[in-house]
Amino acid sequence: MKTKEELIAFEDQVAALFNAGKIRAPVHLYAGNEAALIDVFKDVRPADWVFCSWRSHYQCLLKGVPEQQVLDEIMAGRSISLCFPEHRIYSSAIVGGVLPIAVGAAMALQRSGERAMVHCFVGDMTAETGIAHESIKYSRNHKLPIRFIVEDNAKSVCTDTREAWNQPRLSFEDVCDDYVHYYRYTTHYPHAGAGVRVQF
Ligand SMILES: Cc1ncc(C[n+]2csc(CCOP(=O)(O)OP(=O)(O)O)c2C)c(N)n1
Ligand SMILES: [Mg+2]
Repeated sequence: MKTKEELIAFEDQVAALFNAGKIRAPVHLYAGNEAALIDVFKDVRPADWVFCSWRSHYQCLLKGVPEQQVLDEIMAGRSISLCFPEHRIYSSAIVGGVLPIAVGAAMALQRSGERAMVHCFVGDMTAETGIAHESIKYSRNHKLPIRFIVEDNAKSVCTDTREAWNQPRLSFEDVCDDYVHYYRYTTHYPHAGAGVRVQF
């Protein structure tokens, strides 16, 4: 498995390429959550499915996609929706869009009896949407082989998630059970890009 240092070096490289104008499409970088993600991936096996959002470089690397293959896709402008079906990892840039797909994949696993599970990553704002609540409720009640990893960076683009909902405590804050795994992190990157060129 990739180390914290290797993950940081990869994002630093992508940041430098983006700021130099070599990547002509949005990138969404992680920082500050390396240890938390490595911990999450201790429970992810090769046969498992991983579903992500627009921010998925670390998950691809930790799922075992070769570094050069991830970089090639990013350079080709596909950072925002990285999909490597042969490694069972799928991403979508639509807020909440990936959740019902992840639930469907978990249903398929349950019906087929295959020994694998689904790990679905959701940002703090995504976790507050109706579709997230429905997906998590349905998964719990039907005991689907899925867990939702709620990643709290306190922001939705530039909006403070707690302020937006007038809710000092998020719906899944500190929840850690079979279906929801919450963690918080502080990033030094903006929502998209790496701080020098176009900001969204
Ligand atoms: C349906 C939809 N609405 C709006 C957007 C624009 N958008 C992209 S990321 C994002 C913020 C989501 O915040 P959060 O779930 O906390 O994830 P983070 O980027 O912080 O990891 C928004 C509103 C989108 N991609 N899709
Ligand atoms: Mg967020």
